[in-house]
Amino acid sequence: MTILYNPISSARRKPVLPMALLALGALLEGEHDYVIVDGNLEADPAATLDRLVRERGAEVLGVTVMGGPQLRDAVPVCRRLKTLHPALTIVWGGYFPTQHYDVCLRAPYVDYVVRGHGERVFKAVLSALGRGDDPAQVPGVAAPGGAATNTLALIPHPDELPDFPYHRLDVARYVRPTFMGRRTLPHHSSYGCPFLCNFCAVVNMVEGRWLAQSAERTARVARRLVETWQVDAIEFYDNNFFVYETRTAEFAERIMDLDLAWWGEARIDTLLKYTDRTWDLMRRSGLKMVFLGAESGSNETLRRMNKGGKASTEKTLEIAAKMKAYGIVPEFSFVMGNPPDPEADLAQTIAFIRKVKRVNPHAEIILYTYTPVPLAGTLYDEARARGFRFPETLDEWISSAWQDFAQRRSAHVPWIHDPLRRKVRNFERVLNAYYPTITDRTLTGLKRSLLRTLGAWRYKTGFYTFPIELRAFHRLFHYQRPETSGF
Ligand code: B12
Repeated sequence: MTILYNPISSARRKPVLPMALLALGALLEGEHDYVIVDGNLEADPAATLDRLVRERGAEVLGVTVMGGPQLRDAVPVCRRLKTLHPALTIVWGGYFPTQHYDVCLRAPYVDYVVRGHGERVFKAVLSALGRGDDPAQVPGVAAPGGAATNTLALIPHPDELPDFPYHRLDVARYVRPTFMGRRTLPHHSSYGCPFLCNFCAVVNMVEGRWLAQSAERTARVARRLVETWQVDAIEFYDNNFFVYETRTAEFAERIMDLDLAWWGEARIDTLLKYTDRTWDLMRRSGLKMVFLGAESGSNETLRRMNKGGKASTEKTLEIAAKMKAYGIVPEFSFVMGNPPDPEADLAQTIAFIRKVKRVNPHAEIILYTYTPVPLAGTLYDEARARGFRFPETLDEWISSAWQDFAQRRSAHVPWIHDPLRRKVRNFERVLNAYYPTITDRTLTGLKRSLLRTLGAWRYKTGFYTFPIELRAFHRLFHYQRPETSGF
């Protein structure tokens, strides 16, 4: 038997449907005996896994791992399981092992790493193990000692994969309230992204490819989520949902009768090419908000990020205005404090964000600082030249400093010193006070106007230093931005 394990991602928030494991399981249905264990729903996940090995004879443990909290859980759980059951084969997959496979394989409790979109590869690993062959020979698998083929898994076409085996989980436990609706579930309708932005982890997963489910199938899944779990909102976690306009338009038409709210991620330049008809369809079908990587207030920085020749600050302003007209909220993310002159970069992007807010006050702003991903020939090389190094062991990765790094609150990026980080945080606090987010459902009308009044003088005068009164408000009301503490 095989166990698919989703490590604990947060003790505080309601768990998110582990779609990676549903994707792996979909290919095992009817051919391999398997069970999905979600650490977020277990009192003692390691004890549950141990019991499954002892009582049901599980031979393989597949673990999905993201940097941050999931890694912090995966390390001790796998270490304990391997100590108790040395014959158990432990396979890691997901964003963290795909990028940092070498560090993972140095740990004695990780036998193999599957790199990239791994459902077919994982099935091939199980078959190889069943036959007594060496899974290290399967393309997409990395194994210790250099015996690895160590290529990326070939991305399977999502339309050729079976539907998620939802019956393997108690899906109702994953239905969450969000700003869009009372009952929200996610779906992932495409793999990859056709762009090669050099700060983005997705490039390491798919190397610039994008493959999607048809509009018809995506709409069928949406209908199933509505009919089976009565959802009123869907979050599309696709890296880039909107690549192909025809698909988006057809999807919007097909879900028109469902009375759904929906959310997805897009490129600004792609959306600017959409026709008015498609915009109208998207609005009428319930599209509420789109996450867009604006990244910077500097065209030079956008160029250095390899954002693609068509990205520009002018386009960010253009889409902000367009989305205001359609009543769809743009959620712009920015990467602050980039080299070579982080101070000037920060000042420029802050000034730009103020401009965006003038064009569209409803625009949501999400601030990150650059967190390197291991992509040769890019910003990562510059980071290395400035002394940046990734940890060499998993124990170091789960230290609190590197946990912060994985969650983009880094103390490890040489060019971002404390005063700069503080400046970003202070600006963010004032901005979020003067323009309270609509995505926090706990922020009632009264709190919202109080916050806005408190932040007004600072925002208007541009004085962001020591916002102690806003910090106090934050402590008092536990105000947080759900999407930044999410992904
Ligand atoms: C849903 C999600 C979450 C959920 C977690 C869901 C869960 N498993 O419980 C939540 C909200 C908790 C979350 C949190 C975070 N996330 Co997150 N998350 C996502 C998101 C949007 C979708 C993931 C998903 O379901 N994909 C669909 C499935 C089908 O694809 P997949 O997960 O990639 O799985 C495939 C392969 O990776 C592989 N695979 C995966 N696991 C396994 C296991 C085995 C054994 C094998 C063989 C293969 C395999 O095969 C799968 C099928 O093809 C991705 C972006 C994206 N679009 O993928 C970001 C993403 C993975 N998250 C990211 C980040 C940074 C975070 C946070 C660290 C952010 C933060 N500010 O704190 C946190 C912390 C993680 C944690 N708490 O542990 C980054 C990772 C960047 C990086 N450098 O690695 C991503 C890529 C977003 C981004 N574009 O930056 N996240």
